[in-house]
Amino acid sequence: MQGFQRTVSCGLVNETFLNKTIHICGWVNKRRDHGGLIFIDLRDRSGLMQLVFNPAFSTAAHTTAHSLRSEFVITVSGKVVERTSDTVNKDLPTGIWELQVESIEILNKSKVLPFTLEEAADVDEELRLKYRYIDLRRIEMQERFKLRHNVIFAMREFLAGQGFYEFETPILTKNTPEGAREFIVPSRIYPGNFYALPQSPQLYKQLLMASGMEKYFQIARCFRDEDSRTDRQPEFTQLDIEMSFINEADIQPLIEKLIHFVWKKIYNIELPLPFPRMTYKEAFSSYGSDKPDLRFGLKIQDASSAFAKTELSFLRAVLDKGGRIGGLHVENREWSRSDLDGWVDKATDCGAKGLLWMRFKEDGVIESPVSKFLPATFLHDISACIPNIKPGSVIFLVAGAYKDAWEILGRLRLAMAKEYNLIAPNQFNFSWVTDFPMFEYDEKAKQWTFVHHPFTSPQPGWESIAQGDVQARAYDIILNGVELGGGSIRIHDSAAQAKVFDMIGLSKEDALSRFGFLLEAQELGFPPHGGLAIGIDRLIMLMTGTTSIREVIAFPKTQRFHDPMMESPSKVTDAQLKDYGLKLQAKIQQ
Ligand code: AMO
Repeated sequence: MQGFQRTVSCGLVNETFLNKTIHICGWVNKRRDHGGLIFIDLRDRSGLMQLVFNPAFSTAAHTTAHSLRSEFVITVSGKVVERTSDTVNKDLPTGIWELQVESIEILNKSKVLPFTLEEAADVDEELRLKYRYIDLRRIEMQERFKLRHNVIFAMREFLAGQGFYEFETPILTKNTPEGAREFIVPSRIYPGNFYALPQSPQLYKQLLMASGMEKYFQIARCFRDEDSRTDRQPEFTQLDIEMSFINEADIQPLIEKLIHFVWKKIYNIELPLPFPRMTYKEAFSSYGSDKPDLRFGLKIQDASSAFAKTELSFLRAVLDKGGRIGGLHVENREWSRSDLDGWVDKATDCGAKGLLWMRFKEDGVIESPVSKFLPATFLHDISACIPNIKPGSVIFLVAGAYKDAWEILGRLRLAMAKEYNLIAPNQFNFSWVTDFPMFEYDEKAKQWTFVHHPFTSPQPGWESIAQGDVQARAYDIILNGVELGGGSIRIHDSAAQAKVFDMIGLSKEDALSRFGFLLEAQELGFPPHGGLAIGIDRLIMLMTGTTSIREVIAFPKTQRFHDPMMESPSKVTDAQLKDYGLKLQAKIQQ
């Protein structure tokens, strides 16, 4: 780039540059040849600027312009002039000016791209990710990453203002149980030994509290070898926070203020605080989920008692086994018979064995596949469980074991909201879910396991109640039905920690070999502490209205954990394996 010095970015050209000579750089976004005149839309990160090549300004530049193709990288200089009124482009911030090009240098050429920027959003994801650097040239993508940067910057600004220190914790580390499988890295110096990549910096941040750092945060890379989904990647980023001498009433308002600060900075919106709170039990019983989407109603209601005396064998069987019947009440909607039957199939997709619908008519008649078997008192009975049943109301019922039936109803609730557009756009609905169970029984492994992680403090009184009833001092923050973040008040006492390890079936020896450093630290002046981590990728996904975190991660993996650009994971040579003292099984080698 000899002889040129960029004076301004394309999208930032404004009236102060009028009639002045500027030097700009960028990519050829579009070229239009109008006989004698050639127009180029030049693009850089800031936007577009129209260039005009006219032989009257420079024959050399005009000749060069003939050879320009899409995505050539060029730098030009010339005078900024006003466009004629009929050529003004109101959709572009720079649309009332153009640059009369006097000189041009081609900084680099480009072959025909594997896909155009307009096509990028629709091409096969493997191809899109193979050429991610081209995909990222799109203005839409650039805006997402600008937002991501601004959000992270605002988080840092807020937390520094609150006295937090930013840390980096090791990436080559030891197993941190967060419920997923970990990625392991062989050690060359200690053959046969492996580092684990952190599922989160959980233990390091706790140990920083033992170090007296009091307020920690990190924009932390986390690694989990778990199934990739739209809101999960094997490698992702958290805003990770930990504080000493706190309880729930300190950390939750702090997180609310942090989010309030970010929303004010990004959208100039004052989010109403505090965010609503509900217990895990309340969330599950009303929404069939621990991450309820509160942007619409349609709560699940328990209709079991309306069927207490039912002779309908499939309901009777469920109730006799201690199961329940849950319902969704939909009002103010026109239904055809096929709409109603259609939901039976959709319920099967949500995991249900069946779905029972009932439509309530003006004359008190109840239309339903089972109407013949309903007692005369049924309208009265069901109204006691589900209030406000009116002519036109429809009730969808699912029967089964409480957890199964309610989870299905929760999915059905979301499917109905989607189908009937119950969610108004551009809403940000935050809430807290608290009082999670501490342990759950893993039927497959036939043993108790932790729900959050084993460093979470149980609620007071836990030592004298049944293990399944113990609640954790854990809380999740939910945004629009997505688990945005989770955290807890931690155990800081070695005896309590040892007991929790014991309750999840970790022998004393295993606990000592895996977490001896923690148990020891807890005996060496560990202060009470707690914290939380917010999934930054999920946050940006929701803020940009995209449907997958892959849209807001610069270089994500495919759903099959593959990076088509660098082609990772990849094989290593036998010599490398030897360095690590490793040998592949013959079967894998072929
Ligand atoms: P947790 O496991 O709940 O807590 O994770 C916190 C948040 O991280 C995000 N997240 C993910 N994002 C993308 N891909 C994934 N595979 C993935 N897994 C989790 C979610 C989630 O809410 N150490 C604790 C935090 C604490 O207790 O302070 C932890 O990691 O948004």
